[in-house]
Amino acid sequence: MTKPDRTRTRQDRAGGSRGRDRAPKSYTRLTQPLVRDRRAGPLRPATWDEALARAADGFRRARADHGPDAFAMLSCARATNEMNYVAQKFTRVVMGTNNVDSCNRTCHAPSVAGLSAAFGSGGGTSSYAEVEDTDLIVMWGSNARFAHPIFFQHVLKGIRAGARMYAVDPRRTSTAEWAESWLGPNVGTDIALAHAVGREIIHAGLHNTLFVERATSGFAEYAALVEPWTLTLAEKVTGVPAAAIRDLAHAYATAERAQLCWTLGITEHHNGTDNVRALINLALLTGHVGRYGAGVQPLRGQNNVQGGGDMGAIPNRLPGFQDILDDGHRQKFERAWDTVIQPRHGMTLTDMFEAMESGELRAVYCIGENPAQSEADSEQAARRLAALDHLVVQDIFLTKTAEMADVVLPATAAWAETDGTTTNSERRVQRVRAALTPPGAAREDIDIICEVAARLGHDWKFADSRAVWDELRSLSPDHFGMTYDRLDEHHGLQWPCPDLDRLPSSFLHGRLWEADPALRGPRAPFGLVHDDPPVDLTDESFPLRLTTGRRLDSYNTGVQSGSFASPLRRGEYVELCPEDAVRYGVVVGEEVRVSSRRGAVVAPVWVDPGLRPGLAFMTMHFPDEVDTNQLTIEANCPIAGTAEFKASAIRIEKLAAVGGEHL
Ligand SMILES: Nc1nc2c(c(=O)[nH]1)N[C@H]1C(S)=C(S)[C@@H](COP(=O)(O)OP(=O)(O)OC[C@H]3O[C@@H](n4cnc5c(=O)[nH]c(N)nc54)[C@H](O)[C@@H]3O)O[C@H]1N2
Ligand SMILES: Nc1nc2c(c(=O)[nH]1)N[C@H]1C(S)=C(S)[C@@H](COP(=O)(O)OP(=O)(O)OC[C@H]3O[C@@H](n4cnc5c(=O)[nH]c(N)nc54)[C@H](O)[C@@H]3O)O[C@H]1N2
Ligand SMILES: [Mo]
Repeated sequence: MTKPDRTRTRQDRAGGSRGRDRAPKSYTRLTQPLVRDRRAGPLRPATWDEALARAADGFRRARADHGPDAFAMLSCARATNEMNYVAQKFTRVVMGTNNVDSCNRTCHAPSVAGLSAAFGSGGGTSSYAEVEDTDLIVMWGSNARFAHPIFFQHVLKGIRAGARMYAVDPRRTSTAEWAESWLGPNVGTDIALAHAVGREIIHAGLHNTLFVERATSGFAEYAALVEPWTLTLAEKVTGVPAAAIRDLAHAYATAERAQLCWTLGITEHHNGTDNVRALINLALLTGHVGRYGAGVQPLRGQNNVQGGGDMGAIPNRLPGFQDILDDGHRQKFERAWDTVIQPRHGMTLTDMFEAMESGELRAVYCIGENPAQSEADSEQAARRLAALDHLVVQDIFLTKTAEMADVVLPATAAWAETDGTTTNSERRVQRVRAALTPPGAAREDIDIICEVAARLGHDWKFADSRAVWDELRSLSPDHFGMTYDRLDEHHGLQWPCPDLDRLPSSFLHGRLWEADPALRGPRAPFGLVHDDPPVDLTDESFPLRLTTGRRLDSYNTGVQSGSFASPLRRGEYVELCPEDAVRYGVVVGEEVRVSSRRGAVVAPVWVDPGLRPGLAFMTMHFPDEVDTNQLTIEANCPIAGTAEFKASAIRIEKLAAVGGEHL
C-alpha cells in the first residue's frame, strides 16, 4: 500500500536539497484553550470556562449514552506522581471505569508483567549505586549510552571500578563500544540466546544450587526446556558465535555479583513478556538477585513512567501497585473515595485502540501523550482517534493528536513549572519544584483535571501537591514513610518505604536468601517460555528487517525535541550497513522509498557500520517529516499489550525505480 500524499509532502519539503538542510518541525507552547465548533472544522481559541464545560459535557454524554466504559484516560508519564494519582482517581471515581493507561504499555509493560510473575512486584530490583559496585554489567537490548545517559554514567563508574560490561544488541551501538564483549543476535532471537546461556550454565555446573533449591520453582522443567539449545543451535538461530555465547554464560555465572539490565530491545516484541522471563531465568539460575550489587533492572523510559504505574494510572492496579481484583484493597479505596470501584481490569492502551475500532470506546481524555504518532501502524491509530465522539487533549504543545481533538487544554510542564514528585527506574521518589512561570493561560495538570471533575459533580479540594501526596500515602503502604519533609532530607527515598522512622533497603527481594522458609516467602518460578520469531516475516518482497529506536539528541515523537536535533543528522534517515548500501546502489543522503506491508515513507539514507547485512534502523523522532510508525506492525504481546516496534519487514527502492521524480 502506498501513501502518495505523504510522500509528495515529504518530497516538496525536501525540495531539491538532500538530508542536511531540512529543519525538523519545531513546536511552540500552547498558551490558551482551543475548541472546535464542528467535527472537521478548525480549532479556535476559547476561554477556560467554555473549554472546561465542553470537555466535561462530552464525557458526561459518553457515559450517559454508552456507560462508564465508553470513556478512557491516557495519563502522562512525564507529569508528576500527584498528577497521575488525580488522573486515575478521576477515571475511577468521576467516570466509574478502570480504563486508564499510559505509554508504559508501549515500552516496559512486559517488564512489569514478567517481574510481577517472577517476584510478585514489577519494579527493577537494584539501585543505580549498585551498578558502580558490581562485577559484571550486562546491557541486553538497551542502548543506555543514548537513552539513559545518566544511568550510563553509573555504568562507566562501575567499569572504572573494575566491573566488566557485556552488550547484547543486533546493532553495534554506542553502548556496545564501551563493552568488553558485544553479542549481536538477529532481531527477535533473544529467547534462543538466553536459553543457550542457561543451558551452558547448567552443563558447566555453574548454577547456584542453593538458591535454585531454596528460592525458585520449576528448575527441572526449565533445565529440560533449555536442553535442546546447544551452543551450535543457538549460533545458527541467533547468528552469535558459539564461543561468545559460552563466554557470556561463564562470565555471568562466575561473577560474584552481576547486574542484568534490559530495555526495549527485549520488551518491544510480540512476545515481550516471554523475553523478559527468559532473562529473569538467568538471574534465578545464578542467584544474581536479592543481594546488594546483584539484580535485574529494566531501565524505564519516560522520567515518571515508573511513578505513573505506581500511582495506579494502569488498568489493573490501584495506587501503590495494589491489585484491583483484591476485595480488601478495593474496599479500602472505596471507603476513602466514597465510590464503587469495578472489580475488574480496565482497558490497556492497546485494548483502547481496538475498542475505538469497534465503537465501544467513545470519549478519550489524553493527557501528555501523542498516540497519533507513537502507536505502531500510526495511520490506523490516527484513523481510530478520528472516529471518537469526543477527544480532549491536555498537553504543553499542539501535537498531531491535539490537532485532532475537540478540546485542547494547555498545561504547565511538569518539568520546571510544577510542584510534586516523580519516581525513577530505581524506584526513587524525588521532589520537583516550580521554578519557571508557565506561558500564557496554561494551568497545572492537577487543577485542570479537578476543574473538569467539578463540572461533573465532584468537588475535590487539594490545597497543593503535598495534599495529594498525603492522600496517596494514607492509602499506599509502600509510600507511607515518604513525607515531603523526609524526601527533602534524604534526597529522595526508594519504595517500599512503609516506615516513618526507618530508611528503606536499596534493593528488593532480599527475602529470597533467608534460611527460614517462613521469612523467605513465595518461591520465584522459572518462566517456561519458547523461542518465537517476529510476526512480520521477511521475504522476497520485504527482504530487510527494520528495527526502530532512539538517538541521543532527540526525544520520542519529537514534540519536545524537534527543533534541537543534531546539526549533523537533522531529521530522519533509514540506516543501512555499508554492504547493503552498495547492494542497493545508494549513498548517504540519497532519498529512497521505504515500504512495509502497512505503508510507505520516503527517507534519506545513512550508512552505519554498526549494522549488519539485512538489518535497517530508523527512529521515531521526526514523524512530521517521515512517519516511521506507518511502517511498524501492531502485533501485540498477549500478556502486556506491547507492540512489536522492534521488528518489521521492509524493502527500500531507489526513487527513480518507483517513479519518485513524479511523486
Ligand atoms: N535520547 C533519548 N533518550 C530516551 C528517549 C528518547 O527518545 N531519546 N526515550 C525514552 C523512552 S520512552 C524509553 S522507553 C527509553 C528506551 O531506551 P532503549 O530501549 O535503550 O532505546 P531503543 O533505541 O528504543 O532500543 C534499544 C536497543 O534495542 C535494540 N534492539 C532492537 N531489536 C532487538 C532485539 O531483537 N534484541 C535485542 N537484544 N536488542 C534489540 C536496538 O538496536 C536498540 O539499540 O529511552 C528513554 N530515553
Ligand atoms: N517506532 C517506534 N515507535 C515507538 C517506540 C519505538 O521504539 N519505536 N517507542 C514507544 C515508547 S517506548 C514510548 S514511551 C512512546 C512514546 O509515546 P508518547 O508518550 O505518545 O510520545 P511523546 O513524544 O513522549 O509525547 C509526550 C507528550 O507529553 C507532553 N508533555 C510533556 N510534559 C507534560 C506535562 O507536564 N503535562 C502535560 N499535560 N503534557 C506534557 C509532550 O508535549 C508530548 O506531547 O512511543 C512508542 N513508539
Ligand atoms: Mo518509553
